[in-house]
Amino acid sequence: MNRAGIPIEEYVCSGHSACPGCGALLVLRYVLKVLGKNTIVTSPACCFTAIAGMFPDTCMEVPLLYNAFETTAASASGIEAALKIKGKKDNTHVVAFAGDGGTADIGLQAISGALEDGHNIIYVCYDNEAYMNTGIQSSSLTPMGATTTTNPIGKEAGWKITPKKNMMDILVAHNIKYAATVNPSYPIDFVKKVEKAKATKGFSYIHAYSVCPTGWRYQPELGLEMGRLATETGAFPLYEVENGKYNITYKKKTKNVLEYYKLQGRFRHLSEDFINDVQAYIDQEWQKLILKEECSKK
Ligand SMILES: Cc1ncc(C[n+]2csc(CCOP(=O)(O)OP(=O)(O)O)c2C)c(N)n1
Ligand code: SF4
Ligand SMILES: [Mg+2]
Repeated sequence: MNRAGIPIEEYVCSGHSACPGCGALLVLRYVLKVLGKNTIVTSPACCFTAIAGMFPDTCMEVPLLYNAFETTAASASGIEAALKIKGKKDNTHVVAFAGDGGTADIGLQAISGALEDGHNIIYVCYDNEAYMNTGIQSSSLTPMGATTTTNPIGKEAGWKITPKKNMMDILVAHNIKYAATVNPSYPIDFVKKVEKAKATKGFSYIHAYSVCPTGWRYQPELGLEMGRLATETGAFPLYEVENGKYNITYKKKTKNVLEYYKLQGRFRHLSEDFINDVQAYIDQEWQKLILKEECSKK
């Protein structure tokens, strides 16, 4: 453990094939630092499968099972059930690790089922805001204003005009015991939340901001700054919901979304008017979050 309380152990090692500055690996590194060696990870088709390597090669120091795109939560549920049937009492943590497409789109039904059945798993969505592995197609978590290969800028089609689906709200509607948003630019907050997920008996959900310099079109070395701007502008608020109670863990929403958007090529086409609309939407969602937190205290 270093002085900031971050475990120094590493379970994601060299030999991976992520692009420089990829957030997905950083997210998994922090998750595994907290959960430790006694963890099994299952992951669907996504950038991470390309990153971690193909059998027998891997950059992982814990067991890893690849599953079909739509089945991550079902796969994790199956692993957890198998551990129980085998009588394993060594507190093995089962982690479902999927992208935004595999979580918010094709894998949503399996999440709903696993939560309903109360499986003891930690589901981590690394949200890089598009289907990156197959060439940057939009997902329901692609933010307002972004251009992708399925939202090209042109005569026939345009950039994404709808906001991100609110995955946290969907999970909370299932009466989840613990759900939290995390951002590797805030590692202490990140680690504390994974500690809580680890201590939760039942399904817990971690929604992780995950930079993608390749798909978002910015210089890889700006990753941590990008993360800080995402949270300081309110584009990616940090909060947790514990047994229905909301707690915003970073309250300094001090910057305009323009500061975040202007650094990324995927937003370069946007007019001032459109960015103002994005800002209005972010402000409205932030007010809703504050109200939810206030109601939680009553
Ligand atoms: C049933 C099915 N449909 C489509 C695919 C193709 N596919 C593989 S990875 C991927 C994109 C995954 O996107 P996301 O979950 O956001 O992860 P990322 O690649 O961004 O890390 C797609 C569409 C597939 N493997 N299986
Ligand atoms: S395309 Fe994006 S998510 Fe995929 S490995 Fe590269 S940086 Fe990471
Ligand atoms: Mg993605």
